[in-house]
Amino acid sequence: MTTTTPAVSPMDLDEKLALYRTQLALRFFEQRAYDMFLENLVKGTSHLSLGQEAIAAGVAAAMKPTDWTFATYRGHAHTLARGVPMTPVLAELLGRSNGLMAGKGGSMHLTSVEHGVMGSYAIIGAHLPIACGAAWSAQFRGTDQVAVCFFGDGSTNIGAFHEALNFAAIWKLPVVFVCENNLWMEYTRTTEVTAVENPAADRASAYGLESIMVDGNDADAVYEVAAAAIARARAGEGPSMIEAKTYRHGGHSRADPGKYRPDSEVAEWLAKDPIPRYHTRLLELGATEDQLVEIERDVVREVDLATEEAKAGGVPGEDLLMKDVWADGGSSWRN
Ligand SMILES: Cc1ncc(C[n+]2csc(CCOP(=O)(O)OP(=O)(O)O)c2C)c(N)n1
Repeated sequence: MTTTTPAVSPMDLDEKLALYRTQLALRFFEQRAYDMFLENLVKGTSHLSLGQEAIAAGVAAAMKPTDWTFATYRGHAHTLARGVPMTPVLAELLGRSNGLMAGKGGSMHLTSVEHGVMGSYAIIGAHLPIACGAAWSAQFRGTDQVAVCFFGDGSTNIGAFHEALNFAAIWKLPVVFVCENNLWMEYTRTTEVTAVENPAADRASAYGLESIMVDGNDADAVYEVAAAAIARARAGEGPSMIEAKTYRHGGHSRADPGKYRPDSEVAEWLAKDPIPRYHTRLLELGATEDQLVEIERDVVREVDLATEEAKAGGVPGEDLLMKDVWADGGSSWRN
């Protein structure tokens, strides 16, 4: 495995303040989603990224608007970080007609092609080959687009993970894989069922990918490795694997209290919460407490407004059932 020294220029203070705002937005959005679940307003299941915000925020900051992201069912953060507004995302969780998928997809199927958000996928590992396909299309068409594919540590034991890495390597595809290693795959500790210590990075290097380990609770570190990997992909130098170590603060999905995890482990990771860490760093870099409070107030206003607007949405009608099901808008291919 190699660890690269990123050849990217570091962010200035304004850019870091923006990165702080994104992380706060992801945090407050997820907290609101959880509250609305407790009020029985969220339809279907949902998987929150509380504690993992630095990864979605840091990687998104390193992307061009024309790049693509592929996410899992734990995909609210990745969707919002690409600039999709909060109201349609929250409304989608509530199953309302003003939702991102008009209320038909729910939490696990967020997509916004105009923002380069190419879907969230509920089948573990299924989207890694799809991200390769998108990257191949960019390579074939000669665009400079890069596909970024997020997934969990549990996905590394699925065959599609290995197939995708092999394809990406032999075709030198402009794809960056980002494994969010939060140590747990549902209710199983990943190290108990995995033959290598670093489930993504150790295997990626065997396929010849540039393989990078990073502290996933440090948004600056994530940004730097992502910027370097994306630049490499854009320059035609091939795929990379970033394994970002992190921890989910809550359970696997909304109804899971996560009690199978030792209290000491949870406490250890709560102490490494990416957001207070980033807050402290910004103060050290010369930001003022007032500036940070104003950012926080602004995010709270945004989440409150999104909540109001999402709740005001209607219930989807039957007319939506056959809409957006086939690419040509119908099922004429059968005839
Ligand atoms: C092919 C497949 N097998 C099993 C499942 C059930 N399942 C849903 S989430 C999950 C664990 C995934 O863990 P990980 O990839 O580490 O992601 P995390 O939930 O930690 O983000 C499993 C096994 C599934 N969705 N798809």
